[in-house]
Amino acid sequence: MRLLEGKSVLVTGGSTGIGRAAAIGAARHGANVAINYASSDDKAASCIAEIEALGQKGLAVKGDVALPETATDFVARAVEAFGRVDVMVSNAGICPFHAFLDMPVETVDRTFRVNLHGAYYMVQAAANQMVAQGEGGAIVAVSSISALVGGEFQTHYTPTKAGVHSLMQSAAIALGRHGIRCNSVLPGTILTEINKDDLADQAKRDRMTARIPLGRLGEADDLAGPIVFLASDMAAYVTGAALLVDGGAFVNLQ
Ligand code: RM4
Repeated sequence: MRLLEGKSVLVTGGSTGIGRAAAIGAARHGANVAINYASSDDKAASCIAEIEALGQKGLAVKGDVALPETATDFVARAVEAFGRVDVMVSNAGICPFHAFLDMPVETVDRTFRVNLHGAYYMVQAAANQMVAQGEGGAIVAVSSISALVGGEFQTHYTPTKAGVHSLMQSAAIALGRHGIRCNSVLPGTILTEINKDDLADQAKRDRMTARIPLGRLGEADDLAGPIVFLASDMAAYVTGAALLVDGGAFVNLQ
């Protein structure tokens, strides 16, 4: 079953982790895929190679999502390459773990600009293109379980993930009349670059795993299916929703 046949899918932070899994997952379901990425040209190129090996077109566009112009440029490049935008997966994010009381201003600022401002600009740019196309569309934002619960070393990060979740709720209202659906996935603890150093602490890794009813930390590929689902017509009546993808961690108090 190919849920995104012929669709044009854009993914931010698409060269690694959840973004990469979403990009390749969309290609597996028949989409042409454009990825935004911030740093590694090699990782971006290898992602495009995987997309093309699946028989789909791929495009990699380097840019810092914290800058508004990155969003309008990314959308324009995707339209130039594929002719349209059907799906935006707003995934790019950072989480430089740090204690609260001595949290540097620049760390707070950078985290907000990448995670929240970046999502806002990308969602807005994609929505404007979708409205101009007049055929609806789907926007999936990668929020987090951290939109719903806190983290001692994430005081700068959890508000951004709550903000992304809230952005999707408001965008769903603003864009419903255009047939554009807006939803969030809320990943739990997924093993990616974002937490590699944090989870190198075996005691913390064991604590996080112990909370998860499914008994394991998540992997990026665990997000591909939920994102493809929310991007597809299988979710035709789903908008403003939030889908936890956390192995049951959130509900597990005791
Ligand atoms: C997620 C969640 C995970 C953490 C990553 C960095 O939202 O908080 O536990 O490892 O962020």
